Amino acid sequence: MKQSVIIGFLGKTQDRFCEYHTAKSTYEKLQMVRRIKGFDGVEMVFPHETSTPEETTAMMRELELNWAAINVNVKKDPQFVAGSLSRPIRQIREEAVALIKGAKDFAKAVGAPLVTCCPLSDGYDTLFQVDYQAAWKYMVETIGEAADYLPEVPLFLEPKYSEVRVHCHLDNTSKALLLLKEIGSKNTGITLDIGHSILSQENPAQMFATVKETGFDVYIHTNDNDARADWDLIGGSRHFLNYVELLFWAKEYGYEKYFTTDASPRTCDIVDFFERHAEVSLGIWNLVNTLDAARYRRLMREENHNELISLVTKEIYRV
Ligand SMILES: [Mn+2]
Repeated sequence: MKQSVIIGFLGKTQDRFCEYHTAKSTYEKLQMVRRIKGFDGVEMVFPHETSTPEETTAMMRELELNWAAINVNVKKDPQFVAGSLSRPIRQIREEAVALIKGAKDFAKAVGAPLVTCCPLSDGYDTLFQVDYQAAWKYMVETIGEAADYLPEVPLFLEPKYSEVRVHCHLDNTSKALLLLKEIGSKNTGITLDIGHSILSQENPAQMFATVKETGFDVYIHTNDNDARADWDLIGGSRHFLNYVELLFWAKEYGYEKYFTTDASPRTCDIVDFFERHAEVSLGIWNLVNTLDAARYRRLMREENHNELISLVTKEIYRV
């Protein structure tokens, strides 16, 4: 199991009420990744944490870290705060597409395997606010153009129900998948964030299989929440069995990408928090590797629900 982290969570974070921890440079965040037992991979935000490809590559090499992904942020800059890829203003859409293309150029230059994009500002707060017909058409156009550019660097879309909009356009995995099918580019995938999937009342393991069976690729973000908000908690702390089941199916499909931690330490010590997350994630991965998957799947074929839940009790919960 390869584990990485979105390095933004190693610096200062904030919500509507509080600020947590202190601001750090990209180099300081990367130094911190080195100190976290269990992590050797990095997801870095473009363009806010990146510098030139040469400088970034030098830091990554010096600290012997590996690329999980480049995360292109199409919501932070002032012109994107109210949305980017779905907006009726052509210039804003073009700037957002150019930003994703720039992230792909950067990913290629530094050797990162994929670009992931979570268009959180594209959506609406109130009803009768947005022309849904136009918004969908623009997203097919903009994301399609970005997906077709530099096809050797695949573009992954990360859906989420809400925040920063009350209702994001790509509000669940199926909707993002529908958009990918509409675009028709094979150089795309879904970033399956466990917490986002749970927030959308999905089962992450089932959505993993659905994306794969639809012919698209999957990249996993790990965390947990209470299904009411995207709290970015330590993995398995609320939905333990969901985490086990997702890793079971990731193993069945031969998932080889990084498991990237998208969790926020908030009031916890940063290194301790991520080591606990790495520990439970690896523990679950090791547990999954002890399970006789062929037996589980045979019992599923036979619809032997009682024996399956008995195995879950004895082999997973171990009670
Ligand atoms: Mn995520």
